[in-house]
Amino acid sequence: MSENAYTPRPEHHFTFGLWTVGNVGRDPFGEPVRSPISPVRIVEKLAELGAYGVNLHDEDLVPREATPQERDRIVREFRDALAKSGLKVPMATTNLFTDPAFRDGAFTSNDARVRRYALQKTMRSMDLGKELGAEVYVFWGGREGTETNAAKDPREAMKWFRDALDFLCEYSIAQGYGYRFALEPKPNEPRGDIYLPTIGHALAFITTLAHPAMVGLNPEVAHDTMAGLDFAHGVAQALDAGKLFHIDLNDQKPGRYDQDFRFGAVDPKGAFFLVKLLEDAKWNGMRHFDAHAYRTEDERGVWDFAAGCMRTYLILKEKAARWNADREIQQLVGALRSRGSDGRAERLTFSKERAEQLKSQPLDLAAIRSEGYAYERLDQLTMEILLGVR
Ligand code: DIG
Ligand code: MN
Ligand code: MN
Repeated sequence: MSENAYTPRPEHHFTFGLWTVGNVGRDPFGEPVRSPISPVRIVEKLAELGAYGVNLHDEDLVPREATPQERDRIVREFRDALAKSGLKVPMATTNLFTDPAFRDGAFTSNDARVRRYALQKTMRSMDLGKELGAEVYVFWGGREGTETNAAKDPREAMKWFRDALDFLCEYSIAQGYGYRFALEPKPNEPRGDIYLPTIGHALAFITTLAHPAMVGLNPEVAHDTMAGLDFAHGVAQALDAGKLFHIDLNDQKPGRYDQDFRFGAVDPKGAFFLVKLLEDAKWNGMRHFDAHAYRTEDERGVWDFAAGCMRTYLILKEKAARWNADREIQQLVGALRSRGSDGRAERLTFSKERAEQLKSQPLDLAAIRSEGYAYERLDQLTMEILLGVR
């Protein structure tokens, strides 16, 4: 395959948050190791690297204490940089987790003033996102949770969460913003336990909202991995429900804090099956890398990180095409697809006749019980493609 296949281009829809390549390497046990990179320079560098877009929390661009005049200047300069580079802003979101006011949550705080502040901050941030052209609005409830359930009745928290999202859906409708809202599940960190911890919890919660069609998901590799789940299974369920509105790509060692590593850096096999799923599904959404460089890195390392995320995605995309074209693999897959079928369409649609026929159908259980599925061979062939020997 030519090197060109691994060169990121805007049509690949790779995006990064300002906070990702702008991460200064602070952690709970250490001060920043890198100087901040200006949003304008981030736009220039991401465009150089072949990205499609850049995303932001409100205060990644406009500091909380900025005056209206400073806000307008900052936004103008940012928009000029976007226009010059061609970079888009597909997604925006609100920082509802840094301000100490959010220490008991934002939408689900026990303090009604905080719940009002969270709505105010989110509406202003939605305004900013729309000014920049954002179409997806992400809600990551990083502070929505507890360390002790003595704090609040979890049913009350769900009601507050729903009231906030219903209110903001109405705001988007009233403003004509046309946003698609994307909930981002995470099981814990920074709260001891975060509400809506998995894709399944979020999908169920969406069904209780006043405008469920407006609300989907922004699942993240690291967050499902932290919960001990197979991320591709969760993404497949979101796709099946028509709710994969956005996705956060990174990597993560199970049983660790949220590491937000470079895409594919830990589990290339898991990353392969995710890329294969997205490409086989012809999903056209943003491939957003919600990740950051190791704390050990300087600014040069930051751009190595960003380039690595996109390059790994494209290498795995080529491996998926190779898997789909591999003769022996497709023979094995073909046999599995037709296994046990009697030639008729295997979608089990009910009819009384079908039920009676099924109840009386003779089944060769001895044969069924004795035949293996050749998954060892199929997985070995997969590994050989990933290891570059096939
Ligand atoms: C963390 O995984 C969260 C925040 O960085 C942001 O609000 C969201 C959008 O990608 N992901
Ligand atoms: Mn994360
Ligand atoms: Mn994320």
